[in-house]
Amino acid sequence: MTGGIASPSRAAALYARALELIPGGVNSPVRAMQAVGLDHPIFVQRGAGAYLEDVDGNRYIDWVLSWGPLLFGHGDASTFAAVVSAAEKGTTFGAATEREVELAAEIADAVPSVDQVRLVSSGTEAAMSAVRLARAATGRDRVVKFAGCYHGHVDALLAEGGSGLATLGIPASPGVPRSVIADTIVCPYNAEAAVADAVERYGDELACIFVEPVAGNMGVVPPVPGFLESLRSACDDCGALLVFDEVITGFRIARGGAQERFGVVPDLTILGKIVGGGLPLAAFGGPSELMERLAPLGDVYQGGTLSGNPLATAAGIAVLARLRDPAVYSELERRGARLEAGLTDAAAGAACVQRVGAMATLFLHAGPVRNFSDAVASDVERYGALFRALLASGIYLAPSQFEAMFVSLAHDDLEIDRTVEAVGEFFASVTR
Ligand code: HOZ
Repeated sequence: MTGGIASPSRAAALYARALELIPGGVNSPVRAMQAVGLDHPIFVQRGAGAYLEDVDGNRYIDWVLSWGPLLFGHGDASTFAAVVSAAEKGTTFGAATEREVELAAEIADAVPSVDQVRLVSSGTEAAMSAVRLARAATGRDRVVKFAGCYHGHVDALLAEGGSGLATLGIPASPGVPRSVIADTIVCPYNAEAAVADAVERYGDELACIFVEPVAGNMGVVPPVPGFLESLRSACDDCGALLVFDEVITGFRIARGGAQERFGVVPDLTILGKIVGGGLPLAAFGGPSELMERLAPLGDVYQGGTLSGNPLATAAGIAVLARLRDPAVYSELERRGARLEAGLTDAAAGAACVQRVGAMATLFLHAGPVRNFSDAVASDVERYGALFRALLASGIYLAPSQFEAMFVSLAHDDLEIDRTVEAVGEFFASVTR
C-alpha cells in the first residue's frame, strides 16, 4: 500500500452501483465528498490506528476518525476484545444489562451535570429526547439554538444548521412543519446580546437554550470568554434549561467535556461518539429530579429496542475506563498543540487554525472565525483544492470546511508532521 489515489476504479464502480440503490450513493450527505470536488467518494475497507485504507488499496492518515469517536484510533485492541467477548454472549436483548449500569456510572462520574443518564443509539435521538424533556420540565415550547451548530437531524434544531446542511448550503429542510420552526429561535454563536434580546422577547416561553459549548459543526469555533457563562445566567433568569450538546466535545476536550474545561454546568447534556467507543451509542443526562420525569417513573416518553445495546456498552466501557488517566488529556493537548502550531506556520497567513484540545479546523479564512457568518465566508473552493491535494498525498481531511480534524492517541508526531508538511507544500504551490 502506498499513499494517495493509485487507481480509483473500484470506488468509481461502487459509487455507480450505490447511486442506483442509496440516495446520493451515501448514508449521510457529507460522505458524498461533492463539496470538495470529488467525482465519487472514497470507499473505506479498513482502518488501523491513525490510518484508513480504501477499496483501491490507497492508504491515508485519517483526520476524520469517523467524525470523532475513536480516541484511540481504528482497531483499538481493548475495544475490539470487549466487543467480541460481549458478542459471544448475545448481540441484543432489549432488556436491562449490567454493563448499562457500569457505563452510566462512568458517565455520571465524569460529567459534572449528570447524575442520571439515559442511553440511546445516536446523537440525533439524544438531542430530540433532551428537547422533549426540556419542554416537559418547563411547560414551554420555544427553543433557542445557534446558527452553525448542528444537533443531528432533529426537526426543531435543523434551522441554519452546520455540518452537512452548511456543506450543502441547505438553510432549512423541507418536511419540517412550519409550526415546529415557529418555536425555534436562531441566534448567532458567540453573540451574548442577541441571546439577551431573545430572552427579553421570549423568556417566559423559552424551554431551553441548546448549544454546542465548543462549536464543531461549522468547523471548530471556541466560545468567546463569557459566552457560556452568559447563557447560564440567561437561563437562570428566565427559567429555561441550558442544554449542552457535547456529542463531539464530551470526553474529547476533557474527561468531563466542555463543562469541565470551561467550568459552566448546564442542566442537560447530550453525549455521543466517544461515549460509545465507535459503536452506535449516545446518551442524555442531567440531575435526577429532571431525568426522573422520563417514563417509566415520569410521564415523558422515550425508549428504544437497541438502547443500551450490549456491544455498544462494552465498547463504551472499554474506552471510558482508560480516560480516568489525566495523561490521556495532557498527551492529546500536546499533540493538538503541535498540529495547531505546525499548520499555522505551514499556512503562513493564508488560513487560520482554530483548536480546542483534540479538535481543530484549518479555516481558509484570515480569522478569527467567531460565528457561522464568519465560517461561511471561508474560501470553500480553496478548501476543496487543499482536500484533494492532501488526499493525493495520502492524507484524509474532513470533506467539508465546516467540520473538525480529530486528534487521537494514534496520531503520533510522524502523522502530524507529515500532514503539516503536505499542507505547507499546498500553500507554497498556490501562493507561488
Ligand atoms: N454530520 C456528521 C459530521 N458532523 C457526519 C456524519 C457522517 O457522515 O458519518
